[in-house]
Amino acid sequence: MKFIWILLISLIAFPEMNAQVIERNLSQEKWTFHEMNKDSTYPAMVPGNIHRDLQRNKIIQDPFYSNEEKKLVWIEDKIWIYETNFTISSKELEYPQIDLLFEGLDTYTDIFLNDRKLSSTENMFRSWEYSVKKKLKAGNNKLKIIFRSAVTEGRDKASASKLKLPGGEGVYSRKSPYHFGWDWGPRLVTCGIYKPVKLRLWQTVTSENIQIIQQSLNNDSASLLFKITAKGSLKGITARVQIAETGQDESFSLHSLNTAELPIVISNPQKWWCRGMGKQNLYHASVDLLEKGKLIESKKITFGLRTIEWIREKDRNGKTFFLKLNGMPVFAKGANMIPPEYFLTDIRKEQYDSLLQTVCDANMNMLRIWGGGAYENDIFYEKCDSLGILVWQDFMFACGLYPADSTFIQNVREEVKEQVKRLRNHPSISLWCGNNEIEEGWFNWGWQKEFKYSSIDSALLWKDYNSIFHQVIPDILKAEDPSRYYHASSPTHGWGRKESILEDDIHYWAVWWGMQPFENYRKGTGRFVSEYGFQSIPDAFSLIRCMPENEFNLNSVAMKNHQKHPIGFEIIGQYLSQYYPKTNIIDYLIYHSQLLQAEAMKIAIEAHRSKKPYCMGSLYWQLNDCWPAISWSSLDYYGKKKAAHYSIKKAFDTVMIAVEQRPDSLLIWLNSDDLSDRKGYLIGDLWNFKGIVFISDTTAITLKKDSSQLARIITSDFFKELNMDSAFTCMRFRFVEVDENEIPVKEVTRTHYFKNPKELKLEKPSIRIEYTSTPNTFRVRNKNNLAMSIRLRAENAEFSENYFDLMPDESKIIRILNSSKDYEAEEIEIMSLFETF
Ligand code: BMA
Repeated sequence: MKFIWILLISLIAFPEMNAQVIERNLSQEKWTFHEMNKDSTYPAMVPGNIHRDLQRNKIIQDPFYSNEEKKLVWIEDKIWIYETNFTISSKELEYPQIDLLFEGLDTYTDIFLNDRKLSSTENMFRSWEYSVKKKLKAGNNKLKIIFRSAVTEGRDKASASKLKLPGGEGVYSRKSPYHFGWDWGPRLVTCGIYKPVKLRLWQTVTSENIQIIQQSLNNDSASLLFKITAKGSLKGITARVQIAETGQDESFSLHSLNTAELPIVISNPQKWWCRGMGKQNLYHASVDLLEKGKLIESKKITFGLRTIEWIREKDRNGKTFFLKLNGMPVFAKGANMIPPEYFLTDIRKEQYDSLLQTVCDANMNMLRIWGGGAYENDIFYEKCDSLGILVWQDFMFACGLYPADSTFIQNVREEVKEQVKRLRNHPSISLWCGNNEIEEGWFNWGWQKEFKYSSIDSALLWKDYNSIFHQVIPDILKAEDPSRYYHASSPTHGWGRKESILEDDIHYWAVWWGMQPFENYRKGTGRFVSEYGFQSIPDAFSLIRCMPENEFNLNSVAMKNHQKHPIGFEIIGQYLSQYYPKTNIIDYLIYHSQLLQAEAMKIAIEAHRSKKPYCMGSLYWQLNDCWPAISWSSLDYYGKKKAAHYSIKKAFDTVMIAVEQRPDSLLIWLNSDDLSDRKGYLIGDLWNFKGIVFISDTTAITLKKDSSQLARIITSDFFKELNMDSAFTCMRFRFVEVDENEIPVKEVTRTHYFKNPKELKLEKPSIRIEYTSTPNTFRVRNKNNLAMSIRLRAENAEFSENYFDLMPDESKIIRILNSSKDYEAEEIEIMSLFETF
């Protein structure tokens, strides 16, 4: 019995000692940190960062709370030291090769192993690997990492450089640009070991990267090359490839040194599609390396088979800019995503799960990983593959000019190579984009004037820009991932220029930054609108988590600190005054600001989709927040949906009705991203707010697949003849899809008001909640008078629908989503626009 126990314990303690490649996670060791030249040492978390470590040790408060951020500036100037001790057994030391691997260090470090300098690093987007066998000893080993200040480093580099560069000290460092502060995020210039630290022990060979190259794909077969790049020698090694879905099991004897290409043919390939166009078929392969029949290493790879092309062809208007997936054009519907947490180590897997599920529920098929944030974690891309969310992937450069000295360029080269190699097998990644808004900045933001560049300076700086984004990056892509389109900068042209409407992508900021009316979204519809957005204030349930209740007003220090746009509240206020009545009640202001954002996003998306196929993409700014902010997000930091999220979901639905009010007419479009034609009826009902329909009009329609069609034009004369009170009337359009037996199968609606909300003659509705026998499912019923923009609120609850209208005698079944508890009727707060008038 005792013997069995000893055997068991040793198996648990050294489970992989027989393997030829083993990894030890040093993140699990005990780590400490301290400030340089200070005695006090504290326990640290690895992966982690200095701000959360200081908070955990109660040296600082939560950096997101109230105005705390402002008290924490001192942290960015200090030098921080992280240390650990770990033991190595003599058995481990017998391995011929031992590598120390840092998956991510933020950012400037000096690394010491057993008190001897091992290396320095200066890029948080790279991993670092060192051969350390000779530097290790049996027994205790000491690892120390000194984090130099990224702010000091940046400033030193800035003062040493001949020309001051736009973008602040951050552009000198390969560190997340938003860490230095952004117009939706704090400045908490953090540092730390933000990804795992590992020891890798191996014998003769270990694979570094496995690339799956799709050489051809048709309906009968897919020809692939599995390209293995290895450390050590592959000579005499057998590679075995097994594919779960096809049952393939193929072995190859290798004769080359570091790389090997294994041809694999898949018959009857099942293609990968994005959401809405087909299944997300994926293949799961395992690639084993064997030496004399003994397994050395086994790697798992998931891949998808599809073709992706970006079509940029001259047409009579300019140049197209759209994506074809397996030969089919895709209208991209989605958002720009920023890191889900300011401190990247705070991101949990469940957060990605729920964020991406929300993206799917809102009918999106694309996310842009914006260049001012961070390359996302592997699990993010894995989820996008399996959910069918296309990714527009920026490299991490934004809104500034970057140095182009040889050290910096080399650093960028390594970073791009590494990120491309890490991500290129993901079918979801649709393109690489060099940067965010640098070409726009250069040509439109007046940098030359602001920084007093001479024409020679300008020529030099533009040459530097070109060398990174038009030479270094595309050259790497040519070698490492020639199959994907590379877009140098998003957007190519600034929104003030006419080319921005005619070709490439556009960031349309005339609404918000340009203070133009929402209707101008129709004028600003380019070929692919990769950014547009409008701010709103998060719900009070969210605000209370980041500031005391007595700070709930726009002038409080805490509130101002969570609004990073210099004139954000003024802009919201200006637009609000056009649409909503004045109010001093903060909750009403929050509600109005959210409705305003919802309206802006609705008009924008309707404009974009109605111009299909001229316009083939609509990505709003921005999906999420990385801290509790007053920002352009449709989901606040705590994941709570703002009103905009519901209007976006509706506007992105496969079938959508768009309405445009012109001085002389009302235009009604039907938009469909469906892959087949639909038969149905477009019904337009003219209602007054008492619930009387005084005109109803039905047209039989074939809703053409993948199209936008102008379905109805109603002239203003028609309304004039009715002599109606347009402040007391609305028009509700419905598209009722029917099957071959004329049975209705689906219905989409769109209500149009002829006036802005503040001009409407609303009267008191009577809305109430009625419980159903199903838990957390209830009916919202309205008795008399139109109830507009009904808001349902309860702590920690999300609703299947929200911010909707009910005519008198109408009701709607609502489910509470995401909840672990049963809500009582009195816990659900209900309100409509009338109450705020
Ligand atoms: C966009 C982005 C960000 C910015 C946002 C809102 O253009 O690229 O730089 O946060 O505008 O101003």
